[in-house]
Amino acid sequence: MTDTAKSLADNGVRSVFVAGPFYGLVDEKTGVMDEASQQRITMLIDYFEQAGCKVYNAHRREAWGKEFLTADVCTKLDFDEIAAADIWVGYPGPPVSPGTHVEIGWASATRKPMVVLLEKDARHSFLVTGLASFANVAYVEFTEPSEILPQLPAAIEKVMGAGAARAA
Ligand code: 5HM
Repeated sequence: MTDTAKSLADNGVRSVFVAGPFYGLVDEKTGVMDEASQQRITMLIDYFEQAGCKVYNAHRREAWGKEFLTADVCTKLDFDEIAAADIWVGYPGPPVSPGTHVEIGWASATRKPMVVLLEKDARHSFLVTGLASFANVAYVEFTEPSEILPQLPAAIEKVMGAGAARAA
């Protein structure tokens, strides 16, 4: 078992919902998200899947924009999958992602543990940076996406670990 797999298992993470900007990133010409934006999502999917977790993710499910579901179908699916996941991990943007902000609302209202990935020096909604006032959230700040994965174990431990259980 890898260190990541052990740490996730020890913290009770068997499944995760990976979220981030989608519709606003789909290029009209290609019909898909650009490579770098796909990579920011794929990096998270791989991190959790290689550790044996079930990953719920709309970008991959909808082929990065090529196979959009209808609004009714993806909305209900996302709501149910967030409920089923042990933890929500995502980028609210930039580009500011309306759907991701809706998901943060659902997740925080249902006490879902969350790791919110925030680009440094970007403007974020007060209702995102203020979540720690009532929700079970950890923030990971980054300039480059490569700075995210090294910070994930501590963030996950914060919302899933013994400390989070005591605070609940
Ligand atoms: O508003 P935006 O597309 O950026 O919202 C992205 C979030 O909404 C993603 O985390 C994804 O889970 C969900 N979503 C989806 O499931 C969004 C769209 C397009 O708006 C979609 N399926 N087709």
